[in-house]
Amino acid sequence: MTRLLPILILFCAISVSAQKPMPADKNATKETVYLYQNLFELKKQGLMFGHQDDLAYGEGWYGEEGRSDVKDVCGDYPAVYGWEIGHLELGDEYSLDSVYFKDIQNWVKTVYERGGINTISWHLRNPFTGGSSWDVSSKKVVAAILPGGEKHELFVSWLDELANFLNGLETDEGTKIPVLFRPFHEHTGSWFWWGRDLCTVEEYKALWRFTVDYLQNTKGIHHLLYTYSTDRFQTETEYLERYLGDDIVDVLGFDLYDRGSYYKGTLKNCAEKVTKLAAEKGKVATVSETGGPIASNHNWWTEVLEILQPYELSYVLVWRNPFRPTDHGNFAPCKGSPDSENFIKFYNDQHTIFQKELTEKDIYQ
Ligand code: BMA
Repeated sequence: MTRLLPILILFCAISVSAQKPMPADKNATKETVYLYQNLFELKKQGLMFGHQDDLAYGEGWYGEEGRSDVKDVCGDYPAVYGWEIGHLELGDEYSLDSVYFKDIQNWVKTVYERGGINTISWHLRNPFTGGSSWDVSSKKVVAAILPGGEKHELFVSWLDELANFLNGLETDEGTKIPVLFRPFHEHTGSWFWWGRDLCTVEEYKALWRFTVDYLQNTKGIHHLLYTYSTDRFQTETEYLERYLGDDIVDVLGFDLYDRGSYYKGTLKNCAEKVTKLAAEKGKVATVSETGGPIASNHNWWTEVLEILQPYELSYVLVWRNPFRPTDHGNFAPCKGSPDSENFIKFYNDQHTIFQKELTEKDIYQ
């Protein structure tokens, strides 16, 4: 035995080092497992660029086949495509941003077929008051939708709508299309009903756990990678205060918008901390939402890239280019926008990854 021991140790060491990362969901479909493992490979190669509602609409257009503001500027699509499903829970045909859910399902398929990555957020209504996601008038919402709560059944019916939608993300052959699902985001802030001051740590975690358990074990959904996505934070302790656990989360993200001079330092700090934590936990790190004053700072793209370049981040996703007036302007460039030249530099940088580069690999195999 003593002579066999070193051989045994060596064998174990080799098999551990050869182990590939696996999603938290033990029953994840094989395409989901491949996507997850490829996210690890890709982050070593560079930073993927993502854009919210990229194929749905942009500056001065809505629903034009094949069009994308990003493509209009650099000739290529993003690598990561964000979709928003708020109002699905109401049984509506289109989202709070006026995008038809059927169209989103088709675009998710288009993206999968071209070898891109889909991520889904959910600004779901307030199930307690009937208001929007931003209705923070009550601190009872999360408790009310947990098992035993007065709005639990309503919430479960919303999860049923969600499950139907997610089950509809499939190819013609019936293969479920993996997506990065990012619910209950920016919870370190207090502007959504699931935010920090609106529920306790335990309630927030229970909300996530119930949702994931229901989707996986009642609905049999196994084509999701789960993204935990805070707003800005200072310390690791703050980041992890409401962390759900390594058995649920696959991707560690944070949302951070450029609204002033603090941005660059905070971005660096958050990127550094989130990549460190992801490395320790064997997870993937990302900037799950950002956006900057590109109408006034025309060099914003390369300035941000310079900050993010040292870190092993999977992707950076910028928010939408609203096709009708809202409380913000465009977060991606569009044809002729003054930041276009700088965005092309960002595109041409060795470190950034867009659709064409992904198409050359098959990230679902
Ligand atoms: C916000 C804004 C809103 C939008 C919401 C959900 O940041 O873009 O106009 O309705 O996201 O996508």
